[in-house]
This record gives sequence, C-alpha cells and structure tokens, in this order.
Amino acid sequence: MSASATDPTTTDAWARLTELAAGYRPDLRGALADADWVRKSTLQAADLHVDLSKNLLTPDVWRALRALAAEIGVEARRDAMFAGAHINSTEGRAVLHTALRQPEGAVVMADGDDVVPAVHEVLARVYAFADKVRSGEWTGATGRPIATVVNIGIGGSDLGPVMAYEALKPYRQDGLECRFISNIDPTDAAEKLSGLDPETTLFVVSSKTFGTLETLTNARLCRSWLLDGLGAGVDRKDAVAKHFVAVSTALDKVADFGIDPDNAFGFWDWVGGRYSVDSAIGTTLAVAIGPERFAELLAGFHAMDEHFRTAPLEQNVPAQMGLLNIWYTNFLGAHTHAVLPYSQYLHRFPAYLQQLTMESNGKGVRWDGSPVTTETGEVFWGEPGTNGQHAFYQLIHQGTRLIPADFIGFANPAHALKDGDVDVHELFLANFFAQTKALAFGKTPDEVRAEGTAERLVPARTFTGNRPTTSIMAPALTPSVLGQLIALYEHITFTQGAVWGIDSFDQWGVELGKQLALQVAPAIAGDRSALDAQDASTQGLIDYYHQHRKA
Ligand code: G6Q
Repeated sequence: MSASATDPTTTDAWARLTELAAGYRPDLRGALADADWVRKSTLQAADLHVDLSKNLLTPDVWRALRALAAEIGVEARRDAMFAGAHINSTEGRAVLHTALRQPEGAVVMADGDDVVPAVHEVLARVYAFADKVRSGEWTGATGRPIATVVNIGIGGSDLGPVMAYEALKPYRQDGLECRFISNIDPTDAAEKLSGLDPETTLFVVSSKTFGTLETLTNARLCRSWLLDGLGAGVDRKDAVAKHFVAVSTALDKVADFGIDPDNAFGFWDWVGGRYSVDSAIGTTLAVAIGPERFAELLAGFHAMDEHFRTAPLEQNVPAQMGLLNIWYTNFLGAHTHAVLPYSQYLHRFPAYLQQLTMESNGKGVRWDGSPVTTETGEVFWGEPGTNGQHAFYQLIHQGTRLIPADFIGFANPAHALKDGDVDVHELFLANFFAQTKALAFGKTPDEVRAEGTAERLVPARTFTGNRPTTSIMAPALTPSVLGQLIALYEHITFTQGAVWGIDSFDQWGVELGKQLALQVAPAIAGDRSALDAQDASTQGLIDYYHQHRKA
C-alpha cells in the first residue's frame, strides 16, 4: 500500500459524480417500468438475492461509482486485507477476520505465519467445550450439569453473540439457556442473574484485552455471586475452574483472574472486536446452537468473503452497496441509513450493525492522519418490520430527509406451517414488498384526488415517492445465511472506508471516555483533589449526585 491515502474528492470520478448529482432528477417510476433495468440491477451473492433496482441511480452513476473505486484502488486494498497486510495502520495490525472462516487446509499468512491451523485448533477446542456443556458432561462444582451459560462481555464481545443468539433461536438446544451481561449498570447483572441456580450456571468471560472495566467488574461480581451461592462447603478454586471459562487474546490476564488457562480460548490481535463473533468470542453461541450449526455460520461468512474477493465490481454486491452508500452520503446528502429486517429474530441486527458501521467508519481523519474532506460514516439504525411501519416509517415516506433503507426478508418462515394454519408469513412479506413499492412509487396528487379526497387534504395525503430501498432476500434465516448477511455488511463497511481512505479497523473514539471514567470515578468516590481537577459542569453533576444519593 502507498504511504498516503488518496483524497477521494480529488479524483476525476468524484468530479463526474458531482456533475451527475447536480443534474440528477430521480424517476423511480420510469426506471421500474424497464424490466431490463430491474434485471440488471438484481444480483446474487451466495444465497442472497439483492434487488438494487429501487435505488436512486442511473447507469451513468453506476459507471462513475465503479470508476471511483478503480481510481481509489478499492480492489487492491481489499486484496491487501485478505493477504494479511497491515491495513489497520494506526494500530499496526493485519485485518484478518476473513481468516477465521477459512476452511481447514487454506493458507493465510499473517506476519510470516499461516494462521489457519491455529484458527482450527481453537475452533476444535471451542467445539469440544460446547459438546461437553450440551451433553451434560461438563458439570459444575457440585456435579450438576449446566443449565445456563452467562456471557460477560461488552461491545464487540457482546453485540455479535447476542444478535446471533437471538437470530438463531430455532437452532438452540432446548433446556440450555444463554444470557448476556454487558452493561456496568449493576441492574444488568442483577437482572440477568435473577432466578439462576449457581450450581448449574457457567460464565464465559469474553474480552479481547481482558482489561475492560465493565467486563472485569461484572466478572468479579458474578464470581462473588457464584461463591456466595455455592456456600462455604465448596472449594473456591475448584468452583471458579468449573464455572468460569474465558475468551481473550490476553491469556496471562485470564490466569490472574483465577480462570484455568486450560479453560481459556484465544484469538489474535488481527481480529477487531466488532469483527469477532466468528472467533472464540462466539463460544456462548457455539454452546447454544452446537458445533455443526456454528460451522455452517462460518461457511456462510466464507461464501460471502469469496464473493467479495472474486466477483467483478459490476456483480459484486458488497462493493456495489458500499459504493451506493457513498453516492447517497456524499452526493445526495443522506445522513442516515435504515436497516429494516422483516424477521423478528433479527431484532438485534440493526444494533449490531450500528457498532460495525459507525465504529468502523465514524472517523474524521484518513489512515495516514490527513483530515477527510468529505462526510464519512452515516448513522445506521432500524427495527424489524412490521413494527417500524407503525412508528418511524412515516418520516421515511413523507419526511424531508433522504433515508436509504435496506429491507431484509426470507422466503420461508422460521416455523413450518401446520395443517389449517393461516399463512401469516405471506402477509408479512406482502408488507415488505408493499413498503418498498410505496416508497419508490409514492402517490401523486391526482391519484389522491381520484380516491375522492377533499382538496384541502390532498397535500397531506400525497407521497413524493423516489425514496430509495434495497431489497435483500434469502431462502430462510439459517446459520449460513446469517453468516452471509454479517459478512455482507462487513464488506460494505470496508468498501466505504476504502473510498474515504480511513482506517475502518481502529476505534480510538472509544478510548477517551474509558480514560476519563477512570479519572472521574475517584472524584465521585469523594477524593477532594480529583473533584477539584474536574471542570465546573462535571463538578456540578457530581455535586447533584452527592446531594441526591440516598445512604
Ligand atoms: C470493537 C471495539 C470494542 C470492544 C469492547 C470490548 O471493535 O474494540 O467494542 O469490543 O470495548 O473490548 P474487550 O473485548 O477487549 O473487552
């Protein structure tokens, strides 16, 4: 890679896109009347069927976006990522989450070593552990099998496992529950531990660094809860060994906590937290759905990786969707992007994507330290349909803001119909399809009048249309398809970061708050000099706290 990032706004393609945006008059009604446009705009990536035709685009815009990718060298940067180059420049690291889902026998070099054998060695240990817990062979300190696995982690060590645990609910083992503690708000641990039996509870402490305040605080709290609950008759060391396992890159710190290193699963610094659900960070998930399903999830990721790595730009779904986001963000003025899964099981998917996209691309400097000269990192948000339809869709349909939206749905419901059941899934999909249609076509004043609407109400009941959507469909929400969806968004995020020239794999923005919390904590605890060192606003908040906190 060259030493400095390209400023995308200086490229010829950027100038061309600026020109195209200035002259652009959206006409989705016209575009969608052209079956050829729809056919050409509908792509396949692994099992995902992706219809891009309801986007605000023209063939000229597509060409210019692809020219932009070529001028920037997006494909070269992609290849560098897959090859283990240190593209995470501010941390001096390779970015190889794609190696986590390589099949056995593949070769991926990082810093002179093939990492795939180590990946599979850890996976084999995770799978053996998962099997033992699932079969009841793994027992707690009093000899009882495990009924509840509690994952303790935050950010990348929480959001992925929770999201996938929820998404793959039909694949979970009956009688084995998982819970997730992330927040340092003590109510989180209190709520999640509520009703659990210490004798049948196993904790998975998930922390890449094993230095995160929230996770270590919660882990200590859970250790006390366990030891108190098991009572004095149980050997403390044995209890921790049987009820605590860890996932981390810092195995020395795991041992310091009292967790047996034999019960620790490692990963590597070339796996970013928000890219780690497919590493040992997925251990709790592997227990819930079992090794076979976890392997299917990884295979799904890999299928999308292969598509992204090998498909030409004009067929490459993640690359095209990333470039499309550039068009909306930098040329048409969109600030946010909605993700609307028509699957209740994907209810945590937008939250997961918020971290993936916003922590990756919410940056104001490029990977060489130069300031960006254009907007980056749109706000991702969303909720499952149809709930969102009865809430915020109003703004998408008739508001003043441009909000590109991804709709995600599945041909098959999660639960098979029984004889005599009404096929509600069809009604569900009808809503998905109708929404994207309504957003694209809108309703003209004349169409509103033709319904007999009083003239004074015509403006309020008119829909401008030309509101862009991408429709993503798959046969069913299987582990493989979930892996494909996650990898799709990882690579969309990558493509945008590559165009903007930013390091999508660091997260320095998370650090400042962590540091300051450590400085503020003693001030709250009553340390006079720490309090004096705070600014007037923070002192005021601490004073309020002291005056109102009940003994
Ligand atoms: C993710 C970020 C961040 C991280 C958490 C937890 O990409 O790095 O969300 O995952 O801060 O960190 P640990 O896993 O080290 O506890």
